[in-house]
Amino acid sequence: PLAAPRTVSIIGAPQQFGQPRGGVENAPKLLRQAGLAETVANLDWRVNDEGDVDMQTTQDVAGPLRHAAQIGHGSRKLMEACVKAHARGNFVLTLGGDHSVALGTVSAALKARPSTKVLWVDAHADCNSPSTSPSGNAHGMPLAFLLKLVQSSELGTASSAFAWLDDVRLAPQNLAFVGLRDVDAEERKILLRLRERGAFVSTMHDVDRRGIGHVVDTALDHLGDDGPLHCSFDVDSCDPLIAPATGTAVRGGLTYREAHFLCEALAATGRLGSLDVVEVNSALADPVGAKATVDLAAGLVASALGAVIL
Ligand code: 4U7
Ligand code: MN
Ligand code: MN
Ligand code: MN
Repeated sequence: PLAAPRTVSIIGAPQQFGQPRGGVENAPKLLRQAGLAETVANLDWRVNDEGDVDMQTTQDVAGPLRHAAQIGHGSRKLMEACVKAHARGNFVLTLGGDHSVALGTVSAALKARPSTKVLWVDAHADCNSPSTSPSGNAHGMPLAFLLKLVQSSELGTASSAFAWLDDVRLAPQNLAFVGLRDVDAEERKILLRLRERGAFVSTMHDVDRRGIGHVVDTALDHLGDDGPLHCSFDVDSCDPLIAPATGTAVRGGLTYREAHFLCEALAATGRLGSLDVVEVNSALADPVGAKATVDLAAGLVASALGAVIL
């Protein structure tokens, strides 16, 4: 196993152009205000808050991927910040922002450590291409880019904003899904093909039938016993009863304990090298629900960093 890194780099990624709802860009600030750095520092980690990546660019182009230039250029900046943190041997904790930030974080993990395996925890599969997406929103597309399912012709003039991704490729056998329950018709076909090509694809049905322990153990077994793990945690994987403040809430999600169990199991592997927490949008719930969602996200980070591994 990987020697546990001793410093956590916290990187804010206040990206909002991957989806239409304002407020998701405030999550890094709210998570910091909730005492995330202090919580982590109390767990035997040093904390290096790298601040926020400036994800704004002036350019934008029209096309089937909304705000393609913003997403492409912003994600590249995030990737560079994450690569620097990986190069120092740090645990890389990225606070989204919408889930398009995984373009930057996963590509950085793969560039820094090519044997990285990815656990995608989400109600959604996020593997639409611009041509299959019902919405045009980039937060539903990061895996399509990372898995090389996007043709450059789909991007038209925006393709240059994604050229930095050309040498990044996530192999399907190095990807596992947990939490799925809202999959588009085209995505369903993509998921079946990804499963044929070696991805571990599980849904909430599997959590119901086998229990979270079985599902997480099987997912981690599937990802093998070598190489660092990256977890991209979309807070909409959790049930809206515990995480109401998110842009695309879907009923029937992970319970409080199921979500914490998953994060604890990741910590227990000793191989978790990077983590994204995305899609917290405090503008989309009442103040009580917003605080509950922010606190949940901060608590899940603590669990993923070993809070309850004794
Ligand atoms: B998230 C959707 F059509 N599939 O592509 C799409 F249902 O990062 C939703 O998981 C994507 O929150 C949700 O727009 C993206 C839609
Ligand atoms: Mn997502
Ligand atoms: Mn989602
Ligand atoms: Mn969402």
